[in-house]
Amino acid sequence: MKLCLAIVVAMFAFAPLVQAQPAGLITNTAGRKTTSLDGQWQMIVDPYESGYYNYRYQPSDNGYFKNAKPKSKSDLIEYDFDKSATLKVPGDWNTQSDQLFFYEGTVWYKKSFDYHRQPDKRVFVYFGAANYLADVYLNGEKLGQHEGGFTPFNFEITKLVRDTGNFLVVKVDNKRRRDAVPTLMTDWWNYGGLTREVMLIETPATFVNDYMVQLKPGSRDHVVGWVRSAGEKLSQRITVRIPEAGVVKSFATDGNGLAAIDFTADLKLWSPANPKLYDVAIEAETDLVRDQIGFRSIETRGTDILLNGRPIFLRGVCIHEEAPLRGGRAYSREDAVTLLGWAKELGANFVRLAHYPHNEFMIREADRMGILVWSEIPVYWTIEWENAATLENARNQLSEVIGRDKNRAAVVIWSVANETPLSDTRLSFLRNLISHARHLDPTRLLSAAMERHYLDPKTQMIDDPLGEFLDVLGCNEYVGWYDGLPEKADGLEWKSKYQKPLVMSEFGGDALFNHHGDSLTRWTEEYQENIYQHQISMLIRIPFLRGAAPWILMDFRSPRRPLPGIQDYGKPTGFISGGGETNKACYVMPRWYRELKKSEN
Ligand code: GCB
Repeated sequence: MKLCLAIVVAMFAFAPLVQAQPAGLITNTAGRKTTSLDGQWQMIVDPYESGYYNYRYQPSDNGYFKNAKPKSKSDLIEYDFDKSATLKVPGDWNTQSDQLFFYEGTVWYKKSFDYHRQPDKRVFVYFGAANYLADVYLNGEKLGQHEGGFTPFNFEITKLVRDTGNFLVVKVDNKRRRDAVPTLMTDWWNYGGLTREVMLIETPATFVNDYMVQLKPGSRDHVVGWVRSAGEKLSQRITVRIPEAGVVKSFATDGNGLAAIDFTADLKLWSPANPKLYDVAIEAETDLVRDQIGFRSIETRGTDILLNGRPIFLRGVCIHEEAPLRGGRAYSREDAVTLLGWAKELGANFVRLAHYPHNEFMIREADRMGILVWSEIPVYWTIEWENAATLENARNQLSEVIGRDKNRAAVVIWSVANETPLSDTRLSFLRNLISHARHLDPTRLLSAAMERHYLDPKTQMIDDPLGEFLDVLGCNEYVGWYDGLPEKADGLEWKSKYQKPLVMSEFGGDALFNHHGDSLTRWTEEYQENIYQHQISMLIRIPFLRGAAPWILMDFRSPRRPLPGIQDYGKPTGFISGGGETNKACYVMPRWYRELKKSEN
């Protein structure tokens, strides 16, 4: 059997047995019995981290994770979760308390719960995300630590969880660090906290803990991938069922719990016009997981992007994970439906989810609504390129987002960086990430949002050496906002060193909703509208342009932007304000997108 597996792997050069290794055994919550721990959690704000360090600044054995209570009237205990304030989970802390608005540091969370575990089941505690560094404890014991603010992680608690009186304590620290990913400087709010769902997940003793079921690159009916199980009974028969397509295929896992899967099927392909998802069941002898998976191919040919073999123009818009209508970090299905619904109203078939992995609802809803996704990790601006630990951290975040979203048809592009300054160390850092992503997922396209430069006052050039290693060139430009006035775009020509498709991954400028003036007055809706009009007349002249993602769908918070009355620590760059009002510019892109759509049919 091992030999057969090796042959399968070699035959399709799909590297199917390479898995991302997210923190914890659970890579997917689909089809599992889950118990939500969302709701109010007790919290202690701890700017000096005295719940973690003693007065000699050594980690203490009796930190807040012990959730101690005085045992007698003389006992000295200087904290009490149960008398402390609460925070809602999921949710950032900054928008839940005025005192925490600018807070960057440690907050301790505590949740008590009862849980009746079946004797033959395993239990995990799963965090959708915690920004940025999380130390997790159950019943006073440390489960582990997770770094990275936008990807999921989990810990097994089978042996520690008890029927009653469990206390889960999480120390969340969102202090920015020079060596972190992202680093000190970003143009978005550093929302801290347990920003996504927390849940308990129950599995059988041996369970299917990961799988990749995707069309083989270049094919429209050949499904390849792998299934992996974890537990004691690793050699098992695995059956993949797609009832609607009549697929029932069985495979055997090897002694490591791995099976390569490979079959042909007559499938209706997923596309924005028909976002067809199939019910897929993966049945092991000891487990059954169900998911909904769409099948589509994505590739490039010369300067074209091909979806299911046909050229497509990515009519897009950028989105931050900022909650519509209420502010703060977005986290819910409703947030996702609103944001993606607005993107659709703009005429988009594509969204760039900037600048970090967004919550899973965004990806799942994009799958359902037929919106292509560019997904990226927060390698933003000036990361410590020469630091091996920083690289490891970025690789891990990439592994975790690929681990979570590798079966989502909507995701077509992994982007490894945004506007990073040229240097040799940066190039080797990013090449490392690119080959890591290709290794984990050979089915999707790789990109990065790069910068461009002027060859002469009329010519924009894309020749970043990174371009050689990408499938799709991304480029951010702010002609008309940071670079001259809107009319400047009219006289510009674009050149590229590479015969590859270009997605203009950012362009635009700011306008406060209902702030009016003439088309050359900064911050007015008229100025912003003017930018987009001139941008479009420039963009349509770029022969290798295959996508556009204007910056940005909705206004967002940013600590770098203090201008009173206009910014107030926010970036009013959106087509739509945080309150849901539309700027004039909101109607410019749809006109172009309607034309593009007509020419597709
Ligand atoms: C950029 C960044 C984005 C900023 C934007 C701006 O190039 O990628 O994060 O918010 O410019 O508006 O300054």
